[in-house]
Amino acid sequence: MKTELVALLLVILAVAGVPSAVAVYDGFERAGRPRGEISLVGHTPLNGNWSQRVIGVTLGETVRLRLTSEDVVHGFLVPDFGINAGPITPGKFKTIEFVADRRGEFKFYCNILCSHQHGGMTGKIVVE
Ligand SMILES: [Cu+2]
Repeated sequence: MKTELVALLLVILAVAGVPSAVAVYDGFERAGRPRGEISLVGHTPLNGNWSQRVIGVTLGETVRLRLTSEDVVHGFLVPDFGINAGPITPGKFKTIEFVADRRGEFKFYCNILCSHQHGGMTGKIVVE
């Protein structure tokens, strides 16, 4: 199991490369966050999950999520809001928007088998 994990990490580093992963993240930081825009980076094998596991928004807000990946292709699904972003490709960005029209906690998931940690790639959107 440990050997498999090391092999997986080596493959990921060889394909994606650490410098490109850092560049993607730097791009996010420089771009800042307009009101309502939230950056979400998938990075399962390297760090274990999404860059944010809890996304807090305001009731009635139009929420813009800017999705990308640092490593492998991920998916992004929020069933309660009918969101299925499709493949989130490393180094590319996908923006989705929805109106947080209900108060509560709504789970999001990676829905593309991405790594041995795929099952743990969940989080929640908290609307209050
Ligand atoms: Cu996954």
